Amino acid sequence: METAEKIRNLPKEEVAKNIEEATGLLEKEQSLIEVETEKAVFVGDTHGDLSSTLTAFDKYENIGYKLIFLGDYVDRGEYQIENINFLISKKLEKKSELILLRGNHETEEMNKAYGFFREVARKYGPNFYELYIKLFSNLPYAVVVNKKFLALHGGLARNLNSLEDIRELKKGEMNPRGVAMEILWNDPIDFIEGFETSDRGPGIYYFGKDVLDKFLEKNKLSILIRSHEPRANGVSIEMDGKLYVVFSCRYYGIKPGALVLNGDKITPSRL
Ligand SMILES: [Mn+2]
Repeated sequence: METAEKIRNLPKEEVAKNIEEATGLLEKEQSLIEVETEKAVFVGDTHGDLSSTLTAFDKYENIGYKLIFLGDYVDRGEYQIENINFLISKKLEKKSELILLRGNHETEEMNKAYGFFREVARKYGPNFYELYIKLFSNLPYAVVVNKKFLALHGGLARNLNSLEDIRELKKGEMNPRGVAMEILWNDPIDFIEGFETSDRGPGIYYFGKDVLDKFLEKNKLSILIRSHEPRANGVSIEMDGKLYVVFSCRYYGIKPGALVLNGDKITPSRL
């Protein structure tokens, strides 16, 4: 891949400068971003699948779409450094036209367990990771589009009642806990009521449809858009059409998906 080659060969000093500049931009973004737009594309986990990321930009960036990525850019996949470095350079170029949310893999714990920390140490030296984790710690947690659609990486959280609660989340933690951690990690599940402890580990929960219904209604929202779990067709519409799941990394043997907003309507698509 020509682009991958180009990104791979960026000098270390230039990569460092880009990360620091992008961190400066992200520090100014709220934990909850609020946007109004006729056209937007939601991209789910990419996990080093640079090809999905490039396809999203190729297809949508020059025809007026806001690009909204739901986190999990690194760990697992073949081009994790290229993927995050590409997104960072695009953030510098597109500013608020590109929204990068935080995923559970934009944390120190996950990067140390699933490969990104080592990849970075091998390529740029042992201290370079500090730049990435500072950037990750400043990614926003969620975005509300047109006051109707809430997008985040994982799911709703036990002590999350209003959008105000997301707005008040502090950024800057390498490994968030509490509501922030649950937003990055929780999964929806049919056939339960309220919250149940998750198989994923301590501090993580499943939430039922009643939780979703209540949250959407209370906050006058219509749909929750989230990523975090692969779906065979990249996209699936669940819980009576109130939950849209999008996953965009092909390393799970799935077809990478995207969700395309035009006006009032969100349509499943492929990358
Ligand atoms: Mn995830």
